[in-house]
Amino acid sequence: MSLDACKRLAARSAADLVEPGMIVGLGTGSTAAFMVERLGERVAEGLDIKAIPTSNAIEALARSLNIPLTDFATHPVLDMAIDGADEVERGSLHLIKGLGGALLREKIVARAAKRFVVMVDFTKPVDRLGARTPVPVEVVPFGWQCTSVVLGQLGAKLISPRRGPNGDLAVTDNGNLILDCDFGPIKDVQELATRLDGAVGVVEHGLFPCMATDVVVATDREIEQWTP
Ligand code: ABF
Repeated sequence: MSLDACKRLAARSAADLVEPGMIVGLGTGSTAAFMVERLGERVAEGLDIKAIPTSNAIEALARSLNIPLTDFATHPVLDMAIDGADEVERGSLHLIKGLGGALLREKIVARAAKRFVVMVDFTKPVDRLGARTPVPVEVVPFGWQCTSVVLGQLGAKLISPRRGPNGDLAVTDNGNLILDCDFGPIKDVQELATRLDGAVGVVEHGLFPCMATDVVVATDREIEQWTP
């Protein structure tokens, strides 16, 4: 089975956890797009839900599929958020997210949800976070070079300002920049997350410790559902 077929399988399985009447957070990324497509099919069949998207791109997709949208003013608490991830640590279910650039809104939506379902293909589970994936850190543009120094002091060995296709610094949907920080294998995810939370200039980071309530993993043979 191709990687895309695995992503689609995980995504459809996660989308089928949504029940009528739910307020649902829509994640970002290619797996999330498959999930939104499946929700669009279910809405067309009569499923009554309202959704809050985590990026401009996924909002456009949801609108094109006639998925009704809402906002936090009307619904500050979501029943479920469904999103992809870049790495999932086996056992703890800590996550690295944000290679897609939407980590701030993804974390706000996940935190607002009673249940946070993460769907991944077989390439995403790891024994320890950080060995192969940098931690994306969203920073305010003002003084980002100073913030980069602070991140180095917190243990980042290599810090790459994210750039767009034209070579310019990439700007998030929130008008910020992203520094991809290579911390190597992370021994204590919660501790590093707390340090990053406290760093001046950091808006948000891609470590999501102890947040997933369910992880749907698609291999080429089966679907597994992990809980903490
Ligand atoms: C979002 O999309 C991000 O947090 C993560 O960076 C990315 C995963 O992408 P994909 O589903 O395309 O592998 O979930």
